[in-house]
Amino acid sequence: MNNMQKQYEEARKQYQDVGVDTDKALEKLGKIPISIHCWQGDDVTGFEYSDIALGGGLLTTGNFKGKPRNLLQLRQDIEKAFTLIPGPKKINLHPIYGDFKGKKVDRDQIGPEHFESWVDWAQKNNAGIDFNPTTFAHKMADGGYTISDKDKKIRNFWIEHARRCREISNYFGSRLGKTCIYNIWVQDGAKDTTLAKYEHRMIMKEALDEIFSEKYPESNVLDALESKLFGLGSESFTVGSLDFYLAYAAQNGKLITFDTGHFHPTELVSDKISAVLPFLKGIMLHLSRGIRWDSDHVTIMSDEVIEIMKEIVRAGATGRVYIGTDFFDSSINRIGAWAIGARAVIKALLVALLEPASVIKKYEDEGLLFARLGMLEDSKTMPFGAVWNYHCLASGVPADAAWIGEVLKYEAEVLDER
Ligand code: RNT
Ligand code: ZN
Repeated sequence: MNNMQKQYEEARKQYQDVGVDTDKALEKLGKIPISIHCWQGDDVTGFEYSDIALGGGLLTTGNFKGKPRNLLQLRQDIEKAFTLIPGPKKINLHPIYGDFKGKKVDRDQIGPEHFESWVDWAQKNNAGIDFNPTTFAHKMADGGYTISDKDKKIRNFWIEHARRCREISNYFGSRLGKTCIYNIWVQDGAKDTTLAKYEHRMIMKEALDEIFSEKYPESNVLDALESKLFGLGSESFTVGSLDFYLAYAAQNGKLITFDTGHFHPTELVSDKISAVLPFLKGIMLHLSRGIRWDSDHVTIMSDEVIEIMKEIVRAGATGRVYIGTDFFDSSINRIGAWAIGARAVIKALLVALLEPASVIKKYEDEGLLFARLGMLEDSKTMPFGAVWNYHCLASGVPADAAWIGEVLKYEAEVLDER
């Protein structure tokens, strides 16, 4: 038995004493896919013909070396990141990452044919695919609105784009046999006081109806709507606010996407999980780390991320809360950023699965409230790290600290050569 196995055996006993079966927790963990956003790889640039700046309220800062210049390099980087992240994975794509082979294909012209090579890649890498429309970085979005624009020409362009993206999502789901979450986030909104809020929201509602009018099997594609508090340039009005999308999702059987950077800094997504689950088909998570604002810093294993995972597990909702990441930091090694964020999320999920829930719940039911809080506190010093490292090794992925050397090696061998 090597050291890590020994440590695991010790930890297993400790957890057993508080009613937790670590083997079962790891078995569960090994079945929950994490959706990893591809856009950390290249600062949300994509490989379209156009070189229009990001816009839409999105911003990356930093210029770390070795940014991939084509799809092959991006995939190479994702593959490297995947070797550092244990368990089943999905790659979350945007249309700007289509395989256009140097051709100019506008957003209202894209189709499954531009994503065939991604399906091949996903099959080879045993991954699922999630998808989104890309409404930013395009001249048709200069006015700040897309699918809710008052100009019919503009909104129809984006509705067509969004419909095609949904068709592509269905294609991903059917070819891979893994449900694709089709997540719609649009930047629609205004910098300053707007009188036509109701008008824009009515237009958006109808646009969504149109986008979702085609029926696809839910085993292939599940639709999700991502709300936002505000964006750069849309500080005063965001059409797709939480209230708007929640109501739409509840009425139309859609998922809500909670991006942890899209709320007031003191507002907790963890408390929203159990609040919306009774009414919604499910939740998609974009785990991000906002610092003072929606800054999209690399996700870490914060108290809130742990609490989110605990709420999912406590609600028995691991089957209908879809876990994904969303951050873009171009100031540090991008592969390292992916690994930190994804590993943090999986670690937090493991902590949740290792919660001595039966003991704590019993205290709660008996009204022993000091004991409930006491056990919650005591569980923080349980040897979860030993279980995590064991899980990494069993999944063929380097343990904590060891993965860092892998990234440095890749930086020297691949990024420095680009
Ligand atoms: C933007 C949203 C959205 C994007 C990606 C690129 O604020 O979070 O999810 O980050 O679609
Ligand atoms: Zn997001």
